[in-house]
Amino acid sequence: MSEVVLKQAVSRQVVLSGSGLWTPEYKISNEELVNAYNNYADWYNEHHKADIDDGNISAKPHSSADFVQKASGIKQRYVYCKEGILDVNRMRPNIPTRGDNELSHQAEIAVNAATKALASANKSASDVDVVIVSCAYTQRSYPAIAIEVQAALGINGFAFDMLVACSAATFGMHRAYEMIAAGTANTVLVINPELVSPQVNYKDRDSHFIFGDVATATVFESANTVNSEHAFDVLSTKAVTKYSNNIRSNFGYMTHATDEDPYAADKLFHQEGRKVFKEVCPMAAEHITEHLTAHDLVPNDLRRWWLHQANINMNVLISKRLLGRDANKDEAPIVLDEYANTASAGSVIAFNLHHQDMNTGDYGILCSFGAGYSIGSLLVQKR
Ligand code: CO8
Repeated sequence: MSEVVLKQAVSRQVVLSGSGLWTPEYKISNEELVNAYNNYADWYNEHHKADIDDGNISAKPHSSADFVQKASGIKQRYVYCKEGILDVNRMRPNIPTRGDNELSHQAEIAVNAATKALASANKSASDVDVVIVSCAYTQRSYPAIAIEVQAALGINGFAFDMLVACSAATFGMHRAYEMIAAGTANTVLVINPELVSPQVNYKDRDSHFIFGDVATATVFESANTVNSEHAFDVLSTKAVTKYSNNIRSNFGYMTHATDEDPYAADKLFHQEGRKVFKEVCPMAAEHITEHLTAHDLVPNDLRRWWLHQANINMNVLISKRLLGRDANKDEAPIVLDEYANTASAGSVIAFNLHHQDMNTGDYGILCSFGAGYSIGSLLVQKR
């Protein structure tokens, strides 16, 4: 008897019925960022002249806006707080502290994106059973940001946070899919408040240009309650992880106990960018192939690819490997030129901005890849 019940429950069709995108008000061009970095490098070289001349340390070379655009495809990024980032004496955002009784910064941007997602799915707070906040960092461990958002929106049920770096969004969607398919929830709100600029090392030439802030949200629900024009059946989800130290941040609560410098470079985002590029691209291509094969589909059957937005050259390589040709921007939209790498939100921004033109029956895939390593995908079909 219980087996029959489970089978019935698992057969519930899960639908991606809405999405929301909140974009910060401030933007920083490559030129502005590179100019600030170069001022910092000049200051550093001047102040360490003796050690540099003695060969004890290396001088910091200049960054270049041309390099950034060519190596990454990024032209600008949005940030939650611009103040401080370009200040050679600070080189990090200057975000005001909020009291325990105020809405936290990250919850605020999560609420902004969630409100838009609920509107696009024609849902209200009372329809939602579960809130998942999934992103690369939460600004504190507890109480969960998701529970704060749940309270701010007036949602019943329960809420929790998830951290899976660049794949946090797709892995959060995966949880939503499973809960709805299993019948333990009917409507799940997945929010990705990617407030990453506080973890960027703006003094590091290799990575100072990579990231931007944003918040995205998606609504998943059972097919029997859908009331949205632009809804997609989720055909399945797929996830894989493989341990790698090539993208890492050592920031965490242990810093308090070890007396380490909380501002040390290893506490911030750092990576072996070349290795990441070489190792993650084939993993992502294989992952997508396997996901499609499980549905008797081939890459050319897809109308749209909402790929992770870390580096334009990665996306070009992955889609070329799969299609045997370059994907055009209509097939695989690029948003990182405007938004930069927004950790897990990149593929969701691409989805949010590029799905309303799709026709009933069209297939699309959302796919993230990044730190962990972690890869996550959702295969969807326009209803
Ligand atoms: N300006 C000018 N020259 C530069 C700069 C610069 N800013 N940086 C490097 N160079 C120089 C180097 O010194 C080198 O010179 P030389 O050849 O003389 O040694 C040359 O340019 C080439 O350097 P690289 O080999 O490092 O350059 P690449 O072509 O590999 O490009 C990239 C660097 C853009 C970083 C590229 O490797 C890349 O994008 N790789 C993939 C990385 C990636 O996808 N990472 C994902 C990380 S995001 C993630 O997983 C989420 C984590 C959680 C979020 C964290 C938020 C803070």
